[in-house]
Amino acid sequence: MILYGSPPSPFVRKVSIVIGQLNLSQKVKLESPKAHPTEINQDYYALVPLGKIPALKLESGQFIHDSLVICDYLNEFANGDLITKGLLPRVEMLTRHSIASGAADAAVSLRYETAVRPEALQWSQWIDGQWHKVTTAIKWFEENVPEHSDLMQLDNIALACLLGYLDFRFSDLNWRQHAPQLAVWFNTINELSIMKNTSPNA
Ligand SMILES: N[C@@H](CCC(=O)N[C@@H](CS)C(=O)NCC(=O)O)C(=O)O
Repeated sequence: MILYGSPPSPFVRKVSIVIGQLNLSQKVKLESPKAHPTEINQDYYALVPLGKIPALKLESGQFIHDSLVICDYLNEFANGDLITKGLLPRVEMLTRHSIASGAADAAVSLRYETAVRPEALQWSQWIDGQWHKVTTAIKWFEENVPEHSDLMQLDNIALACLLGYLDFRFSDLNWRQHAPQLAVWFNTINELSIMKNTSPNA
């Protein structure tokens, strides 16, 4: 299989951690196409209709995306237990995942708004609105800290990738100050070798 992605992306990092946790590293090669919201990479769009990373090319040649679909596929492929089974526990976990992943979407959107969009075109209310999503999600996780430090769960992996991305791109946010219990949880997770090996700062 081929994973298309660039390691600093929180979504690509999540898939990379899942690959590591499922012991699939030998079966997946990484390729890094250019994926950019305004600089269109036609070759990549020919493969992936939204032009976003991550995408996974299966051995059959079929492409799958986005990151949740890829993680779900890999978990089933490897008969893993990263996604809880059972109607309610599964949706509860996927909802936690979607809060973390949605906050990562808002953070990536902020990155584009502040680092890619020309300064004269930047819209401060848009920036405020995206920050609100990120900070509200952090507050929610502070009130709903993962019960244990087991990273072997997709929601926790997505949360760890969100927090790692905030540290990487938005260290000024100083989210730890507003979420001390979440910070303790993240410090524990962040010590795991799989987190260190996939760190955007590595
Ligand atoms: N919901 C998607 C989000 C993927 C995403 O936003 N990826 C960014 C990089 S972090 C990207 O490809 N941006 C290029 C673009 O928007 O065209 C997922 O979970 O895979």
